[in-house]
Amino acid sequence: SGKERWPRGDESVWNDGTTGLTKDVNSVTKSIVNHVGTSLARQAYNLDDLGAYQATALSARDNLLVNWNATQLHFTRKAPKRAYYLSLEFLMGRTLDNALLNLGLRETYKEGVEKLGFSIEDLLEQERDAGLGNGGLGRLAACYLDSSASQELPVWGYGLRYKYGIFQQLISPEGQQLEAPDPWLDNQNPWELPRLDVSYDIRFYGHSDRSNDGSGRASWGGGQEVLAVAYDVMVPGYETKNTNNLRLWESKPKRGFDLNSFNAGDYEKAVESSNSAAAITSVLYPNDHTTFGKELRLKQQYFWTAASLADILRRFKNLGKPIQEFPDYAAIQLNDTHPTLAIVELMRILVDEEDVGWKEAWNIVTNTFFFTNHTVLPEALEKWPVPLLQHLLPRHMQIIFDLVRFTFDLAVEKKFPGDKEKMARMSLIEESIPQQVRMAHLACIGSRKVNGVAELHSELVKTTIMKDFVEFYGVSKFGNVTNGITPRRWLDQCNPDLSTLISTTLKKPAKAWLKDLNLLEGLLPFAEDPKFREQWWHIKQANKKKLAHYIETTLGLPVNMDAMFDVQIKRLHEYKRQTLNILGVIHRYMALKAASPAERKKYARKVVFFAGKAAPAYYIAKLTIRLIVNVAKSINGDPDTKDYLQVFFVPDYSVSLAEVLIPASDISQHISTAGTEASGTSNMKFCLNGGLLVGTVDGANIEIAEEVGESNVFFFGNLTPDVENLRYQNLYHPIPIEEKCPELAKVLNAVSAGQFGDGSVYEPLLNTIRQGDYYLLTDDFDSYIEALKMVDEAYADRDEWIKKSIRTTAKARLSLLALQMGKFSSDRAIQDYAQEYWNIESIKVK
Ligand code: B1N
Repeated sequence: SGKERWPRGDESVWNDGTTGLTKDVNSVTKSIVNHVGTSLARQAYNLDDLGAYQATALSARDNLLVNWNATQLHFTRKAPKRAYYLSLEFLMGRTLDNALLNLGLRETYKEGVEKLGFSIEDLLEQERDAGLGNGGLGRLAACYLDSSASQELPVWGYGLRYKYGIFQQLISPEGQQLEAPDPWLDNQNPWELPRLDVSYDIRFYGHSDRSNDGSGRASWGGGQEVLAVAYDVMVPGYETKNTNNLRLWESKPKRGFDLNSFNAGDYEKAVESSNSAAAITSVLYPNDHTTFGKELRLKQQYFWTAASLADILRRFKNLGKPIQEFPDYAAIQLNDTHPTLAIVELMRILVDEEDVGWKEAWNIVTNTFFFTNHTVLPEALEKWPVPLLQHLLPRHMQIIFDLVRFTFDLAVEKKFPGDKEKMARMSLIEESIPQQVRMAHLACIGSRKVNGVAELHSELVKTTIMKDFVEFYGVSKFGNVTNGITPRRWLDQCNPDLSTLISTTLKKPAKAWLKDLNLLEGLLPFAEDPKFREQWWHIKQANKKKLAHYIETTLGLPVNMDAMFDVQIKRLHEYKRQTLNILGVIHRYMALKAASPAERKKYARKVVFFAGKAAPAYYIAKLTIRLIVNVAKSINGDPDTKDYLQVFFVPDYSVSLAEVLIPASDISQHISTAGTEASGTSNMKFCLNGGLLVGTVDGANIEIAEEVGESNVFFFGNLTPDVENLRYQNLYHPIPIEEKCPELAKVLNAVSAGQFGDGSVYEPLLNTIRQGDYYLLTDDFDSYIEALKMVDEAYADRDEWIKKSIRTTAKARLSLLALQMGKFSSDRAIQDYAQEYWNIESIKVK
């Protein structure tokens, strides 16, 4: 800090060469035309929408770069404590619209693009989603980056630059999900900056030799070395110059290819190892909530954590401070257990390379890391076989065993002497064949704090998977940070008309509510204003039309515009119970079929939308998709009911598709078995856009209802404390479905009997309900149907419904905390992390 000498050349010439922001239409068109001619080597006569998008993106990128450079310089000079968000997934979606909005240049670019003969909407559609994530966990990381930058917090993201993101979903004529690769980088990506100058060597395999000086140190050598190369993605804050960074690593062979084999004429062998290096970051694993134990996934995890830590340490070392002060300058947030090896890697560096004693090293480590758990489902808890770790990362496996012996087990034995069962339960090692390392235990003991992602979930973390650890450490190590969403993307950007209505109604300084969602409360009185309600309704109708148009162009079917739009969009998973939804749809269809034309009029007209991907190897989830598609086919083709009920499975769910579906929803479904959905985040997005919810008493649904009022959330189903007992009953003392839930039995029989295509296809799916019913469909079906009936009744009173919708948006904000932002804004969540966990402060870039 302080006055530094100008590094080289003539400072005034340098400053003169720095381009400023393109602030007016004239400079925007100039910069776009310039990029068309130079960066793209094209001209007006051969420029299509894609080319125009690329030139526009490059022009916007120039603006981001001005701010990004200023931010990096400012942060380097100020040297504040920084937080690092390590996530294997960043589900960013599209960037251009967001960048323009955050820069405050949306209107200027719109005009400029029009002058050049294009429409900004068309250009925005040209961009491919950055689909570097599976679902909620990855999108949460993206929202947190937006909020961190918007609040001028020094937070960097670290992830992997997958060549292929989440697979593209196709639906076969039979209704089966097919997967195709997602070559999102095939068009050049204007949003990343390759930093070939920033790279690290990452070692795999080899051997670890312990020193015999009793220090516990070792040296690790041999094996394979791979190069990690940085790609930087600029993350602009909203209405601030602050522009943070997301650094994604790409793997490359360290030395082109093996020259010896090449010279010997064995070309295949020569490129083999270079291929295996490139494979590490080639594809995102498309599974959520399952662990596979695949070597390549473990390689991804180590490659990414090792490169990120090396980068963080290098930045710290530039400060010239003693290593003991590392935790004063860096907080590292572990997004789930995927980056847990960072804990072991930091131990390795401190002990083996920095000459720090074991105890002191552990002290540094446990003051640096923070761990967020995102699920309590047992099948999702990561475990890695000891032999695999030993082979791939021999030194790390030694360190884990040393942690067991010299650090953790000793302390547990001291605290709970002789309690062998507790020791076994808490151990980092599961005594299975082969032994396995429990990553959640390792993440817990290596972190300063552990948190869940909604109140109920954080309680479950404390009382189930972390119970023994709560007893051991005390409860203050365990906290809650309820998830949040960025209102910039999830209202301003995806629902511009509603955003404008809100801004003109609140009459606060333009769009102030986008930084403080509490201001939305100012909408409440307008629920009583018939004119305002009419405007509100019209905007919803327009959004529904947009979705209907999308359905018509992609699926070729007209959508009933007088109907209530009912939406369930999320990963396909048994615990999320899309099956419950489609069985409910069949129940409704059967009732409509049986009713006379006069009786039918009692039902609300309804269009049910589904979207979501199933993990490629998740057989039951894929069968659910098949059932939905075939039920849709039958129902949509029935002239008796078509005015009352339509069903659509919208293929290839993505962030961009969510931006169309969410603003169009009247009601959405969040119907997981109680205690299984850690939080959910789309529930918040729907509310912010004036959609009501049908849901179980689970995850963030509970806190949402506390804010928006129970009358705006249609709750149903059994509660978390009863789930275990009901499961036990279903497994060991089952009551025949005909007796327990006759309405559901009728539906299952109709499916079996082949009403929706060959019934035998669905037997394995139906059997999950008939036998064991782990997710409690037979227990919740009746109250689910009852809740849907209440929705129908509420929807029949249009004025009341619009009032509910307005109130839901207005209250999607209230904070129990004394913070100046809405509870479900990721701004609030990030403030929680910054204050209660990371201990970092905002710094504004001038
Ligand atoms: O994380 C979201 C929550 O809102 C959702 O409720 C929760 O289901 C989701 C392994 C996961 N939990 N666990 C995962 C993803 C990928 C993977 O490889 C697990 N995703 C969630 C944000 O907190």
